[in-house]
Amino acid sequence: MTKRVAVIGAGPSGLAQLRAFQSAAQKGVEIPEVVCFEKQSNWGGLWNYTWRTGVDENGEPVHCSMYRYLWTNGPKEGLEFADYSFEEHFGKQIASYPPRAVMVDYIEGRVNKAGVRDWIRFNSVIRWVEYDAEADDFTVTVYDAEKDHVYKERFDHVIVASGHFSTPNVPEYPGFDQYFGRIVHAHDFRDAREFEGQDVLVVGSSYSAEDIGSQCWKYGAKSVTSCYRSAPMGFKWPENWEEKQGLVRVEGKTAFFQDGSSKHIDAIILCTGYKHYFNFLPDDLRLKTKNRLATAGLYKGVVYVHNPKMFYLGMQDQWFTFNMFDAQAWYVRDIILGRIEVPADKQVLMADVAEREAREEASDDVKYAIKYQGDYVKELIADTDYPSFDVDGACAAFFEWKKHKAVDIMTFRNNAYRSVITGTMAPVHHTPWKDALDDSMEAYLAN
Ligand code: FAD
Ligand code: NA7
Repeated sequence: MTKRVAVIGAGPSGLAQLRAFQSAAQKGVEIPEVVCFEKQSNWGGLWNYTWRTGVDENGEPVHCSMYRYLWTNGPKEGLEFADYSFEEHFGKQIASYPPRAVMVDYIEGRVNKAGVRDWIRFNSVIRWVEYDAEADDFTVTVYDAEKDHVYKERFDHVIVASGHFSTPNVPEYPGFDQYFGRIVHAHDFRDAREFEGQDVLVVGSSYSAEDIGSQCWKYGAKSVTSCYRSAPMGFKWPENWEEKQGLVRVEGKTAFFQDGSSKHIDAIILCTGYKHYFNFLPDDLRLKTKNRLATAGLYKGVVYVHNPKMFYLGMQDQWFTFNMFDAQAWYVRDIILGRIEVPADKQVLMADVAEREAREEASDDVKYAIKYQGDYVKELIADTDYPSFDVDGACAAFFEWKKHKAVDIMTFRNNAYRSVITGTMAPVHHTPWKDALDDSMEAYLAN
């Protein structure tokens, strides 16, 4: 009987898994039956924008954490699919920091070409997954929102690709319950124009803080104040942006900081990160990890050590994204196809995780971290037929990107890099990022 594989989520990771199986089938390999369950009505994961916040049309938590006017926060040359270049998709090389709509088009292009849409059941929420040790298989409980119907199906493998930047980590600070303005987490931030003319406080010092603060600045906030818990972002900020030590409390519309200062604040945006959250998994199958490069509990970063018939994709903190998800998906495919063997001894799997953790912890240098993840991508693709590409070249693009950010955080997106897939240099975008208010695909491709 043919094996059955369930993939949970049709974001970039889940779609990578479908493409991995389809590429094997294309080469004449017999593949299992693959069923992908996606709770949204379309594919693309976080890149599938919605204006909604809170719950969606089916009463499920809204997955999208993206917002209007979002441009990629790293160069596209670091994430390009090795089997489907930007040039192949757009018919020309495009500038290096595409807005979300352009990225969605690119993500869709590859899977449309592969013809895997039929493998996906949309509006299908995974409610629960159980492992039956006797039968050595999984029972998946699905809610079909179109038919308003709950059903169960059995699978030999489960691949969790449900993302980990969707369930917000929401701290509370003294005075929040009495605050006079709006408090919103980055997950629910949608349109920077809402904060035009306002004094905005951004809590956090990572990507969301940097980018959402920058969006507010670009679209007319009166001032931006960002505050950090551990370390400042430390960029050269525009004159109406101030970075402060941690928030202590708020009172009325005033925020008080650790350095003893205070400031008038109209709105607070909590850019305080996300939780790995799997409400459809019991304890024995549920990954518990921090947002880090060496994900806890995953052999080779993908095989769940406590049940190696189950896999997770894209659970790492991410420098590399799409090409890393591909490397993982091809690797998982080959385990399922019996081409790659997973050691039977659990101690060996745990030792692999421990080694990865120790190596990650050996340095907190950013270049080290980028190279660490680049090496991981290389390690996985060496064992499969995923097209090999210049991973070091992609790391070099990330190093350049870091330098450009240090020069000026509001101009780094005006730079261009060379594709490691086609070797073509990207054009410089026709309009500096800060002046480009239209984020449509049409406007971006007008180079
Ligand atoms: P997701 O994109 O989160 O997709 C997971 C899918 O699983 C979703 O479609 C969801 O609906 C589905 N799902 C979840 N639970 C269930 C369930 N119970 N049943 C059925 N389906 C379910 N990366 C970059 O490379 N460049 C960027 O510029 C960039 N910007 C980002 C900006 C923001 C604000 C955020 C939050 C992330 C950004 N990322 C960026 C990183 C992003 O994580 C990846 O690009 C990518 O979207 C991860 O893909 P994924 O498939 O692993 O997860
Ligand atoms: P990250 O990168 O996980 O960063 C979370 C930030 O939130 C980080 O600066 C944390 O500070 C801070 N944080 C967490 N809890 C608190 C509390 N309680 N108080 C103050 N600050 C806190 O999440 P992002 O949303 O920035 O990025 C996630 C993805 O979205 C990323 O891939 C981007 O591409 C877009 P810490 O340093 O831990 O003290």
